[in-house]
Amino acid sequence: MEQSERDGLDVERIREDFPILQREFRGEQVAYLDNAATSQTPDQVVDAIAHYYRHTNANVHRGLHHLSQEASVAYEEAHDRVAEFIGAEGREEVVFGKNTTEAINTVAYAWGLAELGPGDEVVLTEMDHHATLVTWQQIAKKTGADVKFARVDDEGYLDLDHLRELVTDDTELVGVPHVSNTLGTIAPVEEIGEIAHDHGALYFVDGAQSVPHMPVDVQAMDADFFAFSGHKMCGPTGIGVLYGKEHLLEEMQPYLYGGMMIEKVTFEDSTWHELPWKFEAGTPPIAQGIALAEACDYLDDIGMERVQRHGERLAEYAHDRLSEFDDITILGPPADDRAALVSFNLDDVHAHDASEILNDYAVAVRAGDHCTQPLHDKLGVPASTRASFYVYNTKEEVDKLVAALDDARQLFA
Ligand code: C6P
Repeated sequence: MEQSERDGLDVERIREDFPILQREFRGEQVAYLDNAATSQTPDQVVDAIAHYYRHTNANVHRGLHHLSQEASVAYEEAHDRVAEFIGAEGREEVVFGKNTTEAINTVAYAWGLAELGPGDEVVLTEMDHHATLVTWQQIAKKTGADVKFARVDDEGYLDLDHLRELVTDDTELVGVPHVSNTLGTIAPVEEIGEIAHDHGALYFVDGAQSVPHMPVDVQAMDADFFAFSGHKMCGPTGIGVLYGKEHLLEEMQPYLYGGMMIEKVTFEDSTWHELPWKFEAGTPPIAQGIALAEACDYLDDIGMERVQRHGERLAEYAHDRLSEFDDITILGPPADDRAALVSFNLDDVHAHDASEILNDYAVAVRAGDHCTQPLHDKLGVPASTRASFYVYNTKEEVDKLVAALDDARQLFA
């Protein structure tokens, strides 16, 4: 048996779970290559949401009635399932919120605002998403701390020597994106964790682009905090996860106050509920959390190693095919060393124009700065076009992208 058959995915079978992939535009079946922005949602996850609303819907942790108890158990068990998916020790370490952005802001406001001051440093990277970059920039303004950025080298890799230079005993937090949403670079997260901890800094990993695409073990990388979103991993929108080591979350004060997160309230003062509820103020994303657990089951049924291989092979194939053209510049590392996405520019054609033409051919890609404006500035381009892949994408869809680009080139010639 060929290796690709043995460890490949049954993509045709998987596609049956995603009716949206049958959508047509101008008589052409849509090639959905915008998965880094948001992935499609399989029937199993849609059914889990519908089932919840049809049979269980109630507020959690409030009612003593049967439905509320059932919803509470399902919601709590969803935390257990997500903990298992990322290698956390238990539900205490898994805080549900709206998305990766909210998870990052929770660390920034609940830990950063309280702990940072003048003379302290936060070390990030040039390939960080605005969700990290802007948030810590603002916290630095409020606290007087400094933010420094480890360089990305000419090949699109993180310059680890530079990162080592930047991390000192004044560094309080090191933050990296596990996978760059623009370059497709995979950061050596275990090594960076050691650098951070050698200097007594906390370690934050943005897993928005890794959890959907590869096996992730937060304990193996020794992350103190780790964030990701449900909507990029076959789950619904409106759910994101903050993982935090239990002792850190215990020590931190919440930054959102209200119902659900309290233990005892008097007119004078309040005490907080146990983890993770202390950080989940108000009515939480109940249906979304339960559906995220279903998405974890869906991906585990396929197998995360296979998910990873499939995405990376498609990215390699796309990289190779796009490299055939002299007037296409690809951002980021070589074909065989990148995550499941490829960003590129076609000479003299703005990324927005390229993506509009691709849309005419029913190829859905993202164009813009992908919320990494400083990185694009550094690369000397205002924007890029990005094709990003998932379990249901095929080589034929990559061919369609390349053929459409070829036509676009003629149009602009
Ligand atoms: N990147 C993209 O098209 P939210 O929006 O909170 O779910 O995720 C934010 C985020 C944080 N970190 C990384 C590395 C990301 O890629 C994203 C989301 C999308 O690339 C939307 S800009």
